[in-house]
Amino acid sequence: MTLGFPDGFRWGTATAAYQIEGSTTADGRGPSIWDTFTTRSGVATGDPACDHYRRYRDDVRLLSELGVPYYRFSVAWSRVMPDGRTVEPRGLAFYDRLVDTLLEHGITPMVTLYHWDLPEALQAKGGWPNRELADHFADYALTVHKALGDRVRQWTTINEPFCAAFIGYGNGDHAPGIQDEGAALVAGHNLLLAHGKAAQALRSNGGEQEVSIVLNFAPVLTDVDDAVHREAARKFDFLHNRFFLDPLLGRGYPPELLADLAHLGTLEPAIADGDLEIIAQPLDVLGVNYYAPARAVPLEDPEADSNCPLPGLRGMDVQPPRGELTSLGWEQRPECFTELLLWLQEHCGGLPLVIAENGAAFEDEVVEGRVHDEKRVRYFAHHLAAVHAAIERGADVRGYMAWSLLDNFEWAMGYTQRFGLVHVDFETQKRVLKDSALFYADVVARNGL
Ligand code: IFM
Repeated sequence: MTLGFPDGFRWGTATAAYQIEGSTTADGRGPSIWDTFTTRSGVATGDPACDHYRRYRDDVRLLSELGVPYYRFSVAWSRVMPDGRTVEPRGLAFYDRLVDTLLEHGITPMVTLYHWDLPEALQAKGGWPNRELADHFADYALTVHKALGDRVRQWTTINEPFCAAFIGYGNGDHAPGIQDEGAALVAGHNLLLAHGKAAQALRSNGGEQEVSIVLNFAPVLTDVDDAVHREAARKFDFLHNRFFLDPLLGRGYPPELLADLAHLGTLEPAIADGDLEIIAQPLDVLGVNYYAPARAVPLEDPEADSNCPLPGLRGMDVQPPRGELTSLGWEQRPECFTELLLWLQEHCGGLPLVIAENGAAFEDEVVEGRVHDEKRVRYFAHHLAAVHAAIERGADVRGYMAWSLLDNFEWAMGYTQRFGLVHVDFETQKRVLKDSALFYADVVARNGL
């Protein structure tokens, strides 16, 4: 039986600049917070990653051989503006060449302007807790749009502000590695503000474009359906999912969430008059990243710190994942994907959705020139079936971007986690199509599963 997808469904793959480009000092690129963080913490750095800055033509050729018609990539702010404000034409020229090469191969480029690699010079000004960054981001967005807007139609402002704010400034596991929950909340607000200002800037430059933001969602599961468990789940859900979603939809921060976070004392004072209107720029589509659900449990001591990225979210804790896990230890629950999409369909009032990332890391091995990654094939098959089920039940899902085209630099985990459809030998930079790439190419060719 074939599960057919709607006509015109957008099939793609996704990557992000710092995870694949390498060449971190080439052509005037300035340092980003990830260069500083990885150098300081001694984990592997983003150089050479997949050496994509120099090998992009080969990678585009690979994409075209796979027949996947959309490609979502991110622009490195510190390449285009090494100090966060002054344009470096050689950096901009790289993305110009990349877009042209994609188009020459019949591949539609989808640009993400920010995938976590803040120019270090702007971190020196306080980073995302400094609201001035929202204006700098809008200037940067306009600069990139002026350079590529004649050829690129799909624009995403920010990828996963949850991670940029709460993991970067809350628990400090990501760059810039700061542990200050109050600052993390302000960073979250300023990232939303930056999105709103960038959306305005993109639209001010004319042309027909689709403007989106990409959020990572974690549906929340509990073991027991009683009031205290439901409240624990509500807390995590509001922090993880609705902190970002509701202001974008013009509903402001949910009052219960403001109450959950009031003891940290920073979020409400950071919301200036007019901010919520700026944040609520109309979205043409919402980018949805789904990997795994979270499990919530009530914390008996209401004053105790929880085990979530914002430990000061009191009254709940996060439980370990269960069942079949990926190599990153993430729980595989495709059915939660269907439920999430149906919930979004309703909560967002019919806003079109695009899956901007979905995929899994497993331990892969090259054997006689092949990578038989059955677990990833199964993961994609089940998750695509879950998307299909959501569409059948009324969700307006317009596309699916597999994460990721290439094995790459997985942030704090360095090169230990392979998410690619294409295996990369980081010593030789040899690329090998995994079985999952062939499987995905077949799905794309049939527009069905
Ligand atoms: O690799 C990341 C990506 O950069 C953002 N979303 C989640 C992926 C897997 O962890």
